[in-house]
Amino acid sequence: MPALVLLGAQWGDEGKGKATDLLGGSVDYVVRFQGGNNAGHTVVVGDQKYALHLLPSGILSPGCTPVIGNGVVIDPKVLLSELSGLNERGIDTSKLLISANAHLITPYHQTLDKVAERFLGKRKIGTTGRGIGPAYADKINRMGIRVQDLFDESILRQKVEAALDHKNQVLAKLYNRRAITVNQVVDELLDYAPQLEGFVCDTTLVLNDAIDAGKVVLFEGGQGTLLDVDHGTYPFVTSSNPTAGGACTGAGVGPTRINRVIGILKAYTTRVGAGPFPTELLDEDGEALRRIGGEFGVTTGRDRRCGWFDAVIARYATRVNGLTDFFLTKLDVLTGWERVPVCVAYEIDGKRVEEMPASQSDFHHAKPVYEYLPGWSEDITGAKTFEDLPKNARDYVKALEEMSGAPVSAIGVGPGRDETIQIS
Ligand code: 2SA
Ligand code: GDP
Ligand code: MG
Repeated sequence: MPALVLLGAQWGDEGKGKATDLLGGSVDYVVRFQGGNNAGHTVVVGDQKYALHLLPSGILSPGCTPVIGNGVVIDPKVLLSELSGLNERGIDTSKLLISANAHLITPYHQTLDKVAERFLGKRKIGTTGRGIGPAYADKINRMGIRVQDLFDESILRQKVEAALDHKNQVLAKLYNRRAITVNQVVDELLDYAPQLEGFVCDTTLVLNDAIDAGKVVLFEGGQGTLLDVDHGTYPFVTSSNPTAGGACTGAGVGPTRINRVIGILKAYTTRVGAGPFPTELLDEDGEALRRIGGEFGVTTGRDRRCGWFDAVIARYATRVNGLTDFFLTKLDVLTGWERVPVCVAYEIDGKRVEEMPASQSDFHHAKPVYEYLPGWSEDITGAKTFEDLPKNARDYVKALEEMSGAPVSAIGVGPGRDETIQIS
């Protein structure tokens, strides 16, 4: 299994960090291909808990080379502080590789992200405020600063000047903000350059050579399918492609090289930030899911919105990602409900709709059509095999598998590395 993609099948926070870490032992390279430090991946190893933002979760597996691909946007300050935080805890980060083509998040991107959200008021997206959208906008507008620019002061200065010509006008005219000086930005970026230089290379060459040599390469998605800028609930999305195709563009590997695409699927649904969410629960069941599941943002600490499992979304994720299998996570969180509702279709303007509607307005009006599956009360956190699960939990998994269109190959029954049932 030389190249596999692991991605979020819902709105993010499905447990990708834990799943990547689990596979880490048998993987040679773990590659981030999109997003930036908006991501928050939690990995629990024994009594140690790690919250990773920019670094691939494979960094915690000693045999594994972590790679930050060209599709990622990097805040160098955050990256360096994440590296030193891990070093202080005894984790070796010296094998990290960073694409010379990845774009940088600068302080003006963060400022723009925050003021834009304030400007939008009630229409805000609920971003993480980390400068992600403005950094990607600059990339597409051809005014971004790339990692390789850090090592050529004259080019760096020219690019920062060009970017600030534009940004300072926007900041002054639209948001009544003071101008940011070129020197301020260039000096800060040049400070980071020597600390990063040793990690920087052409990661596409390294990864393609690795696949040729039969090494196992895992592409780790951030966020999730429904937050994809093309396939998600636009405009309430992030500014990158967390879907499977994003691994090709964001890491420089061709689609013919990828053999497996694993969708990480939570046994219920959560979402952070604004936007439509048909199965959202605004009652005590939603509160209970948040409390039992510990559903709070890893990056911003925000409460996650919680709701029942949505099979329409899961089917959609199978389709747009070409999923080969699912890791179903957090099944343990559903223990104790007498019956567990599962959304099997939507009702839109009085009609039953089985697939994700093409129109955004329809999705905003979608009402969940529920089937009620019998719950279980037994503690399942110690389960090691599928047969260890109570019958109703097994039936719940089988029902989700049937509705979602791809087999479940692993089940999470707790946050720890060993709290996982491997099916295949
Ligand atoms: P942005 O900052 O431009 O990417 O925000 C755009 C939307 O994408 C959502 N988003 C996320 N949703 C879930 N989890 C994310 N990571 C953190 C976590 C979130 C946190 O692991 O918990 O701590 O708040 C993540 N990153 C971006 C975001 O909520 C907007 O809806
Ligand atoms: P990611 O962004 O997809 O990596 O997910 P997050 O780390 O943001 O959120 C997932 C949370 O669920 C983390 O706190 C994990 O430790 C936790 N988690 C992952 N799998 C399981 C599971 O099977 N059961 C329980 N109870 N928690 C889990
Ligand atoms: Mg997360």
